[in-house]
Amino acid sequence: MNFKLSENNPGIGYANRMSYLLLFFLLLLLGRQAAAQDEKKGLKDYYKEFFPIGVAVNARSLEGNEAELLLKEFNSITAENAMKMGPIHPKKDEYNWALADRIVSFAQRHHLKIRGHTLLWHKQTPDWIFEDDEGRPIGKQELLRRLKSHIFAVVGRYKGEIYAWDVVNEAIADDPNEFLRQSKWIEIAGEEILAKAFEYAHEADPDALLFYNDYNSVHPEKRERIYRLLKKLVDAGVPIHGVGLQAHWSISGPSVLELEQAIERYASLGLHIHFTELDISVHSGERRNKREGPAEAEAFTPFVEQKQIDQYEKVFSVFRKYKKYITSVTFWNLSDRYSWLNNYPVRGRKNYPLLFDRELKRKKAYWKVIDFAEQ
Ligand code: HAH
Repeated sequence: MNFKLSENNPGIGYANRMSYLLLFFLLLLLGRQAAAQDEKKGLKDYYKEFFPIGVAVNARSLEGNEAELLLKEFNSITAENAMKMGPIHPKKDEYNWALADRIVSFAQRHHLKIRGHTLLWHKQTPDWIFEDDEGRPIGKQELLRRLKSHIFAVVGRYKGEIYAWDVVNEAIADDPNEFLRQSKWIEIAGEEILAKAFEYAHEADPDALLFYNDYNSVHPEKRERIYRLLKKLVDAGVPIHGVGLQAHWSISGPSVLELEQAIERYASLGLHIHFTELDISVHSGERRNKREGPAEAEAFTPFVEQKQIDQYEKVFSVFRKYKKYITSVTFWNLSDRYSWLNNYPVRGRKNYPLLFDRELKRKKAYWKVIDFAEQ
C-alpha cells in the first residue's frame, strides 16, 4: 500500500490527530466528572435502590461538620435520646419539646425521613409516671390513661412528620426462661399495656408505621421469644407494622446464617424489617468483659480492624440480598467519637463501632459497605 501523507494532502493527518486529541480530552473530562460525582455520593446514594440509610442524632449533629457529614451520607434520622419519655416528658405537666422540635424541623428542611424512638420502655423513663402525687404506686387504669396522654401528645405533635415509631422498646426479658421483662409497666398493667401502646399510637397518627424494637433479636433463642410476642400482637389485630432489630453487634457476630434466619422468620409474619441501631463493637463477648478497665482493649489494631471490615461487608451483603423485606437501616450515631459504646458496658472504654472515625473520616469498612461488585 502506498500511504502518502504528502504535501498535497496534509489535512487528513492533521484532522485525525486533532480528533484523537479531542476524544482524549473528552474522555478525560467525563472521567473527572464521574469522579467528582462519586465524591459527592454518600451511603444514601449508593443504597438508593435498596433502603434509606439513617443515623441517630442529638443537638450536636445538627450543626457544623457533623451536620455536613450527616447530610452527605444519610437520608433518615432518629433522635438518639430527645424523644424518649425521660427527656421529653420529665414531669407530669412538663414537656421538653425544644430539641425534638429542632430535630424534626432540621429533617423537614433537608428532606430527611424521621423514625421516632421510643414510646414505652423500661429505661430513661421518669418515676412520676408510675406514682401518684404522694409517691404511691398507681393502678392499671391510671397508668393506661397516662400512657395514652403521653402518646397522644408526642405522636400527635409530629403527626405526618415522623413516618415510623418504635412504639415498644425491649419488652422481652433477658433471662431465656422468662417471657416479658418485669418492668414497672408490666407489673402495674400486665401484658395488655403493650397492645394498648400500639392502639394509642395508631389512633394518634393512623398513617405512621408502628414498630416493636429490641436487641439480641437475631440471636435464635431470643428471636423466638420476640417472634412469639409479635405473632400474638399480629393475630390479635393490633396495629403493628414492623419489627425493629437494633443491631448492636460485634466483630464476632452474628453469623450470616443467624442473620438470614432471623430476617426470614420475622418476614414470615408480614412485617416490615428495620435495622434500627446498627453498630459493630470491636470488643467481642461484651458481657464477660464488663469488669475490663478503660485502659484495656484501647487499640483499634489491624487485626480488629480487619474483623470489623469483614463483619460490615457480610451484614450489608445480607441486607442487600433481603431488600424486599428491609425498608430501613439506621446507624446508632455518626462517628466513633460520640458512640454510646464508649461508655457502655464499660464507662470510658473506647470503642470504634461505626463507619466514620473520630475525625469524621470514612474508615476502611466504609468502602466495603459500598462495594457491591466484590460480593
Ligand atoms: C439501646 N438499648 C436503646 O434502644 C437506645 O435507646 C439507647 O440509646 C442505646 C441502646 C440497648 C441495650 C441497653 O440499653 C441495655 C442493655 C443492652 C442493650
